[in-house]
Amino acid sequence: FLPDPKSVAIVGCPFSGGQTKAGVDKGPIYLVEAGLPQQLADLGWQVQFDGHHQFEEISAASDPPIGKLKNPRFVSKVCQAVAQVVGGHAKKGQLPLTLGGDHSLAMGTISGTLDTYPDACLVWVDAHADINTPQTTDSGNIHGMPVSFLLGLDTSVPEFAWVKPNLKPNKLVYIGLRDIDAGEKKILRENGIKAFSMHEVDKWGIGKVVEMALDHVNPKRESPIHLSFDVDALDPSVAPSTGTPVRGGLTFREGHYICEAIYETGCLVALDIMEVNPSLADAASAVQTVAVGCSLARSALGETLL
Ligand code: Z70
Ligand code: MN
Ligand code: MN
Ligand code: MN
Repeated sequence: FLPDPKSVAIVGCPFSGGQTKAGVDKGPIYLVEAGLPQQLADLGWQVQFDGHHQFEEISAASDPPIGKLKNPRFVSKVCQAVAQVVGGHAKKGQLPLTLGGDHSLAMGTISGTLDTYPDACLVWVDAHADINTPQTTDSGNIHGMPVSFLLGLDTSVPEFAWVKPNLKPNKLVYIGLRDIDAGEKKILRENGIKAFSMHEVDKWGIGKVVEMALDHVNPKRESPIHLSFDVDALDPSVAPSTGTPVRGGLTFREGHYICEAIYETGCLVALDIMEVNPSLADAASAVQTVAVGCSLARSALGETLL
């Protein structure tokens, strides 16, 4: 699926409406200022970056909660716009690299991918499952729900009716989970969704876990892969500047190994780097987290392949 010459479109998404902590909208700005476009060009990619998307224009004038959902109209409209942009780049043969911003954006990125590649599978790397429904959510933060919308688990909120339930439970696999709500565990179980938590990473090692994860969603290694990487999958010592750090996460190498192994399949068609929040923790932590975000993206685009 990799176009020749290899071509990546950076989709900068300064958006924080899927959760309540300020600053995650600055993530994509810092990632680009750290030199990510040039770093990818140095790897031999043709890089298109048209500037960060301006979401203020589509913010709803009045956006009261719908049930528990916070900022529902704003999140929905932003994700719908992101789906168009990501799908447009993918249809031109470019690999969309979306920089978040909070993880609600993945509702848009994955909609764009599945609209272009209906048989694509999804590898979700995260401390969290982000599979709450509008019914099961405690927080009301939509960044904890994008997967449930993509699976079509709850169609009760008309504002999100545009999200097509194009993701099948057997085309989704998780790596890195360690902070899952009770309602989410039930959803994972009832839908037979494959998940490799940190327990499995400890037990089998990251090499075996990635192999088993790909065997599940992509046994012949011939269908397109969307990789959605929440930097909070990494241990807080590795990626401290993120909204919901959870101890006991992936090491620097384990996170990069996932990216490298997926690049190696030749099936990667879209990548998200999400939840970098440079205003959390101290300045040195922000610099470190932004550098790790860039480094994950480079690994997923082939940096370490000899
Ligand atoms: C919780 C919720 C979440 C990220 C927190 C947390 C979800 N399950 N995701 N931080 N990145 O609010 O639904
Ligand atoms: Mn663009
Ligand atoms: Mn997430
Ligand atoms: Mn997370």
